[in-house]
Amino acid sequence: MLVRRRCWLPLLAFAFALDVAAQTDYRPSRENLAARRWFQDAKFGIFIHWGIYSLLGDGEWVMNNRRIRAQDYEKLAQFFNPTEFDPHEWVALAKAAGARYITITSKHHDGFAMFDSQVTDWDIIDRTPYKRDVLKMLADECHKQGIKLFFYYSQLDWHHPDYYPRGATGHDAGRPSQGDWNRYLDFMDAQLRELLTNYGAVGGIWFDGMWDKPDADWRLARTYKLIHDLQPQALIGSNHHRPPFPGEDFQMFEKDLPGRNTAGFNTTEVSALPLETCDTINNSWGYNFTDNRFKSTRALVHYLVRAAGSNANFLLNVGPMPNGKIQPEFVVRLREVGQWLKQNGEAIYGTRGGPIAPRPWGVTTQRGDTVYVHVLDWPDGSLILPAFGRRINRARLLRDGSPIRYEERAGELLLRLPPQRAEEYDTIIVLELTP
Ligand code: H79
Repeated sequence: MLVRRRCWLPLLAFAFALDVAAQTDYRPSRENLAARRWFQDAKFGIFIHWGIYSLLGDGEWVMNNRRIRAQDYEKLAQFFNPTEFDPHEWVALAKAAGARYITITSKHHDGFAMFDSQVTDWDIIDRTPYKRDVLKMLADECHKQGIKLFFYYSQLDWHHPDYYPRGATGHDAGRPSQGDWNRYLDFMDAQLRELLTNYGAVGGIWFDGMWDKPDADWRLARTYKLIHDLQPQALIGSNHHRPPFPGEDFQMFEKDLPGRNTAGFNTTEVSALPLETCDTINNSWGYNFTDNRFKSTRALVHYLVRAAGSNANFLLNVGPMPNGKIQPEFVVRLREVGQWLKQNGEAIYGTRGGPIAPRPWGVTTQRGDTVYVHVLDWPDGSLILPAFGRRINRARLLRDGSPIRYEERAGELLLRLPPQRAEEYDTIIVLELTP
């Protein structure tokens, strides 16, 4: 469906293989469609990258980047003892930030399971002195505090011997040059079954790493069916950098707004599925103790607003420290985003991308007969928008309800903006449309 067929035979075979691999006969259940609407309304989530790599304070790619052999990397696990981890604190922080869901790494590319897995001992229970299932602790707390939990799961695995033939990365782990690919996929399915069985209702599965072996047979049909059979409402998304395959429920972008590709690996094809874009606060996903290039709260709010204006959610990442705490620079920014959302959330939550496509000056969002014009970067006293075919009943400033003067002309709408306030991240004009 999404793979363009050409007359060249090899490409045709390739396209066919992908079609077969995905869940082609997939029809999302009623629960799944409802979950998609919930997801689109939620708009803001917190991403958590946490693993034994956090100990080294050098990001989640440290094993690959420093060419650490698996047998050496394994030594790390004995030091992972996050005695300061308090799931209540994490979930309360996510809520204070205004997030409606959390997406946490259950297993990253290092293959280490941050949960109690029966199909390997390469997990937090069997290898660390902490010996507790942090995913279970977090899941229980999320259910208690009414926030949805998604699991990130890396299909790429730098540790498992059966991840073979190898892909683009993970060549220096010192694994034998043999392995059984189907046995690896069985292992992955078994872990996913655990994640969808032992942790209550799951928001969804956030796959990553398929890009490492884009042409392999990932048995997507079987894996996606397994997930949907176990929990029909669970949303499947995959960060494979391609347009969605059948069986996926949302489309994600990494460090780019939908349709853009500044990161260099994103597809610019935007599907009709619910959308999400993720980004970091500094430049690291996993804890990095020398990365101090923090984005300002203003920049984070702007990205959230531009995502909403692009009809997408924003999944904002934190990489907790090895002791289980979230570093203060992240906490401050999350709380400030939350304060902003408390005052302006009406123009974000439950909205969809508005009638005017994203612009350099800002974006529009919409809920029913209300359009929110988000002016992010416009110095002048008036702003001209293209007409969008609806009459306006009233225009007011979201901040204090004061009326905004406007002129409807042929083909355009002129808004008289209030004087700029340096401390205001987003000047929001509410347009009440004539029904
Ligand atoms: O979990 C975080 C990162 O560890 C992971 N995704 C986020 C959410 C991630 N992995 N890789 N990347 C992000 C960057 C992507 C690099 C790639 Fe490539 C460029 C993938 C394909 C082209 C370089 C060349 C790495 C593999 C081939």
